[in-house]
Amino acid sequence: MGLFKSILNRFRGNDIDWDDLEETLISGDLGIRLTTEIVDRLRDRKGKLDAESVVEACRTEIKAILGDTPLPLPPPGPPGKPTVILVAGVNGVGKTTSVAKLAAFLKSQGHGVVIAAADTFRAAAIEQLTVWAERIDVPIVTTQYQGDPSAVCFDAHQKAIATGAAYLICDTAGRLHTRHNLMEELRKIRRTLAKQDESAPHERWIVVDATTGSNAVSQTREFQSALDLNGVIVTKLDGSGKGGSVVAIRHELGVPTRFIGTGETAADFKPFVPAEFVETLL
Ligand SMILES: Nc1nc2c(ncn2[C@@H]2O[C@H](COP(=O)(O)OP(=O)(O)O)[C@@H](O)[C@H]2O)c(=O)[nH]1
Ligand SMILES: [Mg+2]
Repeated sequence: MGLFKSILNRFRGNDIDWDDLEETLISGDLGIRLTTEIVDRLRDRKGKLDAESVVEACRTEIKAILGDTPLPLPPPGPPGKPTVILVAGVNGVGKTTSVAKLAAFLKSQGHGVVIAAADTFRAAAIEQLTVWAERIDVPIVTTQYQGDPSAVCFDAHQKAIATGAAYLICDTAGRLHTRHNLMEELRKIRRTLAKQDESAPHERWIVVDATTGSNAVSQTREFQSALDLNGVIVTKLDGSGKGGSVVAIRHELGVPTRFIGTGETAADFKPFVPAEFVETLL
């Protein structure tokens, strides 16, 4: 059930219990900081509040955080200077699937796309992206299992430059031997991509799973320090997750959501539209 509906169900016809409201907002994954801010602001209001006016106030707060207009897509790079999108995140959140979906989306807009299979830590990951590449008919650059992820990204960048592709999208591992190694590897990939174009990777996006709740915020915080993130892809919004974590991520860390995933096929993917998200998903 959506966040706003939960609030209505809980408080319709009753007085607003502030602790209860706090609990409801936290269970909608808005995070403690944002929840406290919203509740404090509501408590300061004069006059009696009913369930409807609480929902309206929450909606207004959330809209103010997310903004009204969707962010433009990252512009396609001119031939020889592809826009590079580096995709990171912990294991199982949907990185590889999202890389393929994003490639299919950009291709459907008429752009040339190359993808890089830089999760060399799991043999299955290379195979998984290769299958996707065939399915969506997009060129892919791979290396052998346990090969150097930075080298794959470098080679793929070279290929994207040479073929005049507008975008390069790099899939990465969600797990190495330690989290420290993973962050170091991501930093290295970032430096390597800057070798052929100092402005690359232009986009550094984290993938978060809507069903993991507030973990998504702590994951973003961790990857933020290695990658200076400028985008989020939120996946599995077709599942039990309410997606409130993307509001908390924007509010607490300033990183905007760019795309949403709502299923396992390439079609279950579209740009994030704040108004639509607030009205239908939250
Ligand atoms: N229901 C649903 N499943 C998804 C979505 N995105 C990815 N998945 C599934 O989540 C699982 C892990 O995805 P994968 O791309 O391998 O994650 P990675 O480890 O981050 O690369 C796969 O079974 C995907 O099909 C989504 O938006 N909705
Ligand atoms: Mg993967």
